[in-house]
Amino acid sequence: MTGNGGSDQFRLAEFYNKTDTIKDFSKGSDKVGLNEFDFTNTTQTQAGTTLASTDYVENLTGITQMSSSEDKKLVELQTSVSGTQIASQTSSSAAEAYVLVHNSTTNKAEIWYDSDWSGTGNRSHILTLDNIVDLSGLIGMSNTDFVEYSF
Ligand SMILES: [Ca+2]
Ligand SMILES: [Ca+2]
Repeated sequence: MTGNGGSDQFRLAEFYNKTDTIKDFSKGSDKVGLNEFDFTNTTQTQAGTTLASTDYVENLTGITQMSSSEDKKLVELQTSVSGTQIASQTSSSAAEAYVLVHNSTTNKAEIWYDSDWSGTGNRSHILTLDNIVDLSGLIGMSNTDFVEYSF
């Protein structure tokens, strides 16, 4: 997907079976739209509701640090993780969550989803942010870069 100029809302319709790519995400003006995930503290709307800061986790450095506290949230990992680690690491207890990570193998920001991070099954790479190519770029993202929308 390419938004070009202006403020765009890039809406992901499906979170389980394919990988979308945003070519030109602009922090602070564009938004990534996540569909009816039932975030803990965010109520989705058709126009898209900014993700609550309390649904955005920015203090963990690895998937192994995740626990049920991250259930129904979006986790921005504070260290780079390899593609192998993303696929193989598990959380300490069950959590259904999105993970925003700088993948040191692809050198891109990516979003992964798992309905239960305590097991490696059902894990999927749903989004690549093609122009966010280092860890500092990823850490510069925040809850306001995301909305939860309904149809
Ligand atoms: Ca799993
Ligand atoms: Ca951040």
